[in-house]
Amino acid sequence: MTMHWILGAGAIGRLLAHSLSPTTTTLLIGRRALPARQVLTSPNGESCTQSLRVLTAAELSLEAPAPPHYVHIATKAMAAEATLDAIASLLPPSTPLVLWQNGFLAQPRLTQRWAGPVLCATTTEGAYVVSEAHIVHAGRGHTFVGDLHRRYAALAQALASCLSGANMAATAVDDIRDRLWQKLAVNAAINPLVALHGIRNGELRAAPYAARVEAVIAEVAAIMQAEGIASPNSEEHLAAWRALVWGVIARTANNKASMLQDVEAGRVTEREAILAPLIAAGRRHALPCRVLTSLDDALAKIEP
Ligand code: KPL
Repeated sequence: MTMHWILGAGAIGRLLAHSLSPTTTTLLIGRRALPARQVLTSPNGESCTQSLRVLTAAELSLEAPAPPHYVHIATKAMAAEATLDAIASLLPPSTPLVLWQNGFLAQPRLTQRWAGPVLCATTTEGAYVVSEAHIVHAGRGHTFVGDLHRRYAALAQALASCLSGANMAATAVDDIRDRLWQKLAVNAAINPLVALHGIRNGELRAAPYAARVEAVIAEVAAIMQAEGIASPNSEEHLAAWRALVWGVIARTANNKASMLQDVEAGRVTEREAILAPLIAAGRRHALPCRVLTSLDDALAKIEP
């Protein structure tokens, strides 16, 4: 049976554990102890309880389990490397990693550092944490997996089949870098503004927020073009990015974005993973990033 270790017991980590447990051997590794009996409420509103194998990194070291086939890192972007470092001595260097982070921070760093294959996943599965023992799978989505250098197509295919077999529809792709940057563009246009203003995504459609969204899209679209990131659809470049962002805002109008949840909970946000790669790329190409920089500065001021 395939063995999966999942680092990070947030919504996506637990969704993976719930989905993969019936067909694979799965260990969920969190920062602190969680109840083994875990409830998942599925998109149709039904709740089911499963006994998951939940361990802390310290407990994992004592158990010395068989090496995994995949290590999924499902933490926030800023925590990915430290979380891996805490258990890296237990892993053969050739172990495949699967990175589930937003933005473009952990992906290039770990791809460069890790000796084994590094797959990146980007997903539209919607899930949120209710309590230490309960998550809600709010909406089914789709997951794309691939690696940044197009070297591990067969591994990505095997993982996509495994996820799809576990009821998380997935496709292996050779353009994961473009897809990660497309999601980053959406997150850059929505998350900082809703986090700073304390509003739901749909409220961005009202003036004066809409003009600020447009200003972010204009900077982001120019940066994407200079970086050679494919437009998200066949429309003209700027129109394509506008359609992508406004489409997500419409579909997630009632959402409290992850960055707003972080700000409300007094946590560090993912600004470094989302805004910093854009600002760095903008500077590399001598493009204006005044709006992105001012959002980054404003977020830095309210972070703990
Ligand atoms: O991915 C999201 C997030 O909250 O981080 C969006 C697309 C903004 C939906 O809320």
